[in-house]
Amino acid sequence: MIESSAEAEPSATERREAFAADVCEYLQRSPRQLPSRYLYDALGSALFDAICRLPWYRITRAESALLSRHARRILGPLARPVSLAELGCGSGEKLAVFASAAGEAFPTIQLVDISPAALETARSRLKAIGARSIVAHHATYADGLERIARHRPREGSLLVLFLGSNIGNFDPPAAGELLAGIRRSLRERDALLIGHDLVKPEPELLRAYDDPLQVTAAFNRNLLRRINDELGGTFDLEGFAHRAVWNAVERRVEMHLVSRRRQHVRIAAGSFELTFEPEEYIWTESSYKYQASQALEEGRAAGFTGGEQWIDAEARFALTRLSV
Ligand code: AVI
Repeated sequence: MIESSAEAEPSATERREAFAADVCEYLQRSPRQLPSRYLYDALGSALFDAICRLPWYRITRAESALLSRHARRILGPLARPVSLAELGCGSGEKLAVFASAAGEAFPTIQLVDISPAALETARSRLKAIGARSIVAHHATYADGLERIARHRPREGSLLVLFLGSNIGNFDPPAAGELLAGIRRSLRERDALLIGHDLVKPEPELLRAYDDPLQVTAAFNRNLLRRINDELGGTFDLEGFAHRAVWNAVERRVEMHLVSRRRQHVRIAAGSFELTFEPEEYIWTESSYKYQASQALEEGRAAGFTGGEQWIDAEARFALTRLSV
């Protein structure tokens, strides 16, 4: 059975209005910003999939190898049958690796993503490996968690997967709130499986976010292209340079778009105009990097009772199962 949760979703007009309001608000902050969730329109999601295949971006490969090698141990203590739910599933590639390696039947697999194209790909991929019941939720993480709780089977347990170091795109207070929200949505004997990219040498981090093929630069600049197309913006894409910066104090890689000259931009949807000075930048994303012990500590702070970890010491990536 394959279904989409038919909850009331914002209309295309409401989504466009919310996008315009966020763009105008965040571009007036100091430094200027744009929320990173808007990087993922159809083209942005395709560029992100390409990033995951780049030799310099190791997160996806390291995590997939851990998922495949340790699937049975990860599921070990959970009450059977186990249902799965992934927040931010993207193309569903890693979930399919995990489900295949686990070698057991899952009564339900729930998918949550803000990209309809990604949900469709994930759904077909899981269907192809024989998943019995797939429910796709086109939703944010918060709405997705509520829907997962409503659609889960009564029997057995639930494993929520939050992979790819997606947690790294949240600042520490927001990450803490998100973890606590996931914990509240779970029952006794459920668990959360979460992936964290770990701190590593700065040149390696910068290569991962400023690759020689310029795929990450295209992913970053695509946000300006999206504003032009959807909100009637007049950004000159060549007028902004992609930059990745390691902020050692905050332990995060920041992505910026740096204005190459003095330039004016209009955004018709917000009746909004702004001027960029040379070197003025828009901060489009933060990717926080963790210590392995931090993953366990933050789990405990969010109300989880304990955890077990699997670490790729070479790629510096950790998978942590947090128990309820
Ligand atoms: C989705 N997220 C965890 C990626 C990251 O590493 O922060 C997004 C990304 N940005 C640039 N490259 C990849």
